[in-house]
Amino acid sequence: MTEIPRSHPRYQSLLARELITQGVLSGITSKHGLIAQGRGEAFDYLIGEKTIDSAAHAETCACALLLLAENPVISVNGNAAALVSSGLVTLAEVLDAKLEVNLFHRTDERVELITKYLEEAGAKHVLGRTAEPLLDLDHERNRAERDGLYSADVVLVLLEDGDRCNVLTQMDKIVIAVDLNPLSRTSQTAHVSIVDNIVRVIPNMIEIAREMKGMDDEKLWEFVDSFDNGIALADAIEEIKVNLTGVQYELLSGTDFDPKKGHEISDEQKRALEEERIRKKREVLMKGSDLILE
Ligand code: PTJ
Repeated sequence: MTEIPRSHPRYQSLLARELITQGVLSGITSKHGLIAQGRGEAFDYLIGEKTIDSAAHAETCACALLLLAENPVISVNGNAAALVSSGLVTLAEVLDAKLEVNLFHRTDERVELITKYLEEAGAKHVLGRTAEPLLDLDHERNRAERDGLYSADVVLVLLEDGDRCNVLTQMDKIVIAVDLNPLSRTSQTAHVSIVDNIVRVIPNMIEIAREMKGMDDEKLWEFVDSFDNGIALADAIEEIKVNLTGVQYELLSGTDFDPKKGHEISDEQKRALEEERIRKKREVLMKGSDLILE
């Protein structure tokens, strides 16, 4: 394992890469998991590598729903196991939820490895080994345990496949998804979409669930009712826009720009951005006409 110095400015990101790489080498994570991690990193970069307010709200709603559930299940894949296995075991304990291994690139060997890995992290009972093809899907993610995912009323899915997310919602389950990409089919389909990195989500949710445990149902429903998934997704996209506008402005004006005040761009600043946009467009058009003439 490569030693990563804590002082490195990108320590967290490099650590996650290392964990995923080790996951691939030990057979827990699929090779495709490397690509998924890369895509996640890109979106994390765009949202500022932090838990944005709307994601924190989604995490609160998610904990309330999982505590209200009769049969809550956390679905675990190879990336989640590599990055946050002990956190998942703690979260399942606090929420009194089941852990079920469910893989897109499923082999019995990988299910076994991930189950053992979760057990080593302290899990007492992990579902998934005896999953049957019960979901209406053409791939291996159609498998579910009868007393696990199949009969669950609330499901937490991590880095999910859009198809299965859709099928789970059609089975009248409440689906909570963690996905850094607010544009993905999963984010667009889930009831609660947490646009945040699982390495932040799981510790956050452990803390929130501990605080919420013992609250009466009425109070928990208040947290659920205060949440709107459309607004949360729109907010994540807005966050990306504001961050990008901030960088654009910095590049154009050479002055500091506070992305949080993105909405407060002065008319003069807006004009500068618009002029730059038009200039760039002209440049592209000119190049285009040169090509046509050639
Ligand atoms: O272990 P398996 O066989 O079940 O396979 C798991 C992967 C993740 C390979 C499989 O489900 C897959 O191919 O997923 P996708 O379609 O690449 O989707 C992964 C989504 O998760 C993408 O939208 C990423 O932006 C997002 N993502 C990646 N890393 C993280 C993440 N979201 C939150 N936290 C992350 N660390």
